Amino acid sequence: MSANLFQPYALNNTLTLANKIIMAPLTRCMADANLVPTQQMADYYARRAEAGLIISEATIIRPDGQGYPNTPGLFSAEQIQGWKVVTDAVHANGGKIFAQLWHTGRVAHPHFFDGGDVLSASAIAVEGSVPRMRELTYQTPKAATKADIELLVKDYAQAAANAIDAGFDGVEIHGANGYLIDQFLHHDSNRREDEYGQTPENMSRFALAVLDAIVARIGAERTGLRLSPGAYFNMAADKRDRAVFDYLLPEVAKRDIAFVHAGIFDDAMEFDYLDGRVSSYLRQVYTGTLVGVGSYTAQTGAEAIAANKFDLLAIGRPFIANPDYVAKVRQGEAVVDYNDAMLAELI
Ligand code: FNR
Ligand code: 8K6
Repeated sequence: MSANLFQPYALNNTLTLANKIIMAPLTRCMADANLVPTQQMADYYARRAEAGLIISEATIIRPDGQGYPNTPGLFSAEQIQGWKVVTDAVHANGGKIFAQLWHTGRVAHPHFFDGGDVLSASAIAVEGSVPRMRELTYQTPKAATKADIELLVKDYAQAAANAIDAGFDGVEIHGANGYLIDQFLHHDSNRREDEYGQTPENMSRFALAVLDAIVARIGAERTGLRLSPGAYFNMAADKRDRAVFDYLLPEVAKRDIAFVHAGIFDDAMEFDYLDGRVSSYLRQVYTGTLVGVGSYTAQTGAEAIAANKFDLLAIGRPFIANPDYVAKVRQGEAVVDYNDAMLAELI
């Protein structure tokens, strides 16, 4: 039934996954006051080490990237040490783990970093306020200057190097879900008139600069990228976005990275400007390893892999509800259904 999920998968000559089930990145807001991962977090990830690959919860590259409480960082020595405890625990249980590198851009809130600028592609605010902290309304960001962009690229690369120092097997660049990198890739949030705006090539420039800097620092084989060609979160759709991703994805393919990962909550969602689902669009335009995600079960995910819709299956919410998700699927046991109340603790 789901047997194809249990075949090993070689991402490249450096990394082979024991199976095709990936734990999707899942923000849990449980790091300590200095954004250091805790022993409870190490235990939580270690319990899930049977996944072919764990992608960590989104982890901020520097203080002004923070948009939610207690999201971990990878910019201080203490944070690197805290993550080392996590990666050691996952490795001790035979698993592999990538760090997801995050800057929320205009979804950041100065409440979390003692004031200062909120940076984005353009000075266009996202509507609304921080989840569960409704008094914190999103602010109009400052359009990043060229100097800001250069520093951001450096800070992404430094965070990737820190991830390797912390014992991660690689990193996934969070270029999805309406956060900073994605803000450059969509017309809704990018109205720049310089070399980072207006044309597909220009709008892809920041994403590719971050990718190239990270690849130069830690290697293409240890680098993955998550992208949301379909705007669905913190972002309005614009049909002109298609051309941006049509340009970007072949450029990413040339870099021969470990994988591209779809960023979507429900892959049944169809986008008219992508001629259908995010996964079908990515499969058409991107030639490398593709990770599918979005409201799949092991069964529907295995069918999608068998039908060559993508290569690896990422599972999010069911992994929150079932620390032993992989064992349950392997043994054909029922899984516990996810509900939002489960976000309150790390089981
Ligand atoms: C997420 N998701 C997410 N995505 C991401 O790229 N980085 C993150 O840190 C998070 N955090 C996060 C927290 C919570 C509570 C949820 C429910 C989701 C999205 C996640 O990785 C995945 O794409 C979706 O959950 C869809 O997959 P499932 O849950 O349908 O298997
Ligand atoms: C104590 C505050 C907790 C805040 C948690 C926020 C976690 C957000 C991580 C991103 C996941 C967002 C899920 C949104 C679903 C959108 C579907 C269209």
